[in-house]
Amino acid sequence: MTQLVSLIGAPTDIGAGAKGSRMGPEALRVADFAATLESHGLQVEDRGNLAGPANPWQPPDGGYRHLQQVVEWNRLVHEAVLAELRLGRLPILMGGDHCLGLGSISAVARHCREAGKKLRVLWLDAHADFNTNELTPSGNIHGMPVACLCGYGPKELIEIGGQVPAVNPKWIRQIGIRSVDPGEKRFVHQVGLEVFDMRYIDEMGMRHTMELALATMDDNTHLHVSFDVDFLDADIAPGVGTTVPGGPTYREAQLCMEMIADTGRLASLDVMEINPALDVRNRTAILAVDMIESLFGKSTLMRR
Ligand SMILES: [Mn+2]
Repeated sequence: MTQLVSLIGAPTDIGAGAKGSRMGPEALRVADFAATLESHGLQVEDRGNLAGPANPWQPPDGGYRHLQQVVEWNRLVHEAVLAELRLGRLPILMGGDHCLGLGSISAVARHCREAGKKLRVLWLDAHADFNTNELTPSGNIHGMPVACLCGYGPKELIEIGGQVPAVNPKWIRQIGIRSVDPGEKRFVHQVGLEVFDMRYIDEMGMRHTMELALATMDDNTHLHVSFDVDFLDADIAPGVGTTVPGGPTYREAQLCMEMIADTGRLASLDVMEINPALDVRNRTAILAVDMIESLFGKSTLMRR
């Protein structure tokens, strides 16, 4: 069966600490994202860009920067992703900053409730994105979407998914984490989030990490991948506002993507935080497309 894929552009940096990820969707298009997916047998529709509010670039208010605009953008993303899922298509959200993971994943969770599916979320990121307005050092909401999905955040954000919490923390696996704020660290521990940090990957290897992260899924599981490109080591992916050294290498990241593909369960995807203003000759978008080819089953050899 041909897989039907829809690309949704969300050109905003409304939740970020650096301007530029508003250009992320266009960088992916310039890197031939749609044509590359089609070369692997997918049928791709680019739905164009969502049109949300401009970034007013204000300081935090009550611990949040741009809360109202973040809510508006996430509502747009929620509706767009949900519409594609209801059409039986696989939505790919092209960010945009990672605050939009809330709108995307809450839509996926709503769809799973309607369809009677189980949900597994893989959060590939250097950061846990589990801040609250009291814990955050910056007020940037792109550090908060996982907490919001789990029901910790401002009412108008956490209610977008139609049920609070939108997601049970037990459904989430975080991979590649290497930067967590002090208060956030305690909160992640308290909630019992399953985190495979870089030390775990160093000690146990990416293969073992992914075996655990992908365990206990079944035929009825919807697998969502939320891919923040700062997951990748900063040496190979410089075009991000929040680079952190010591991330997965090219080969480790490829293995991660290939093992996800092997499950055959991938049903929705976010590609977030590409910042062309900080990039070098679009290499981060090109790398992201390369990684996503593997996520959709590109492999060197025919494999059994
Ligand atoms: Mn992130």
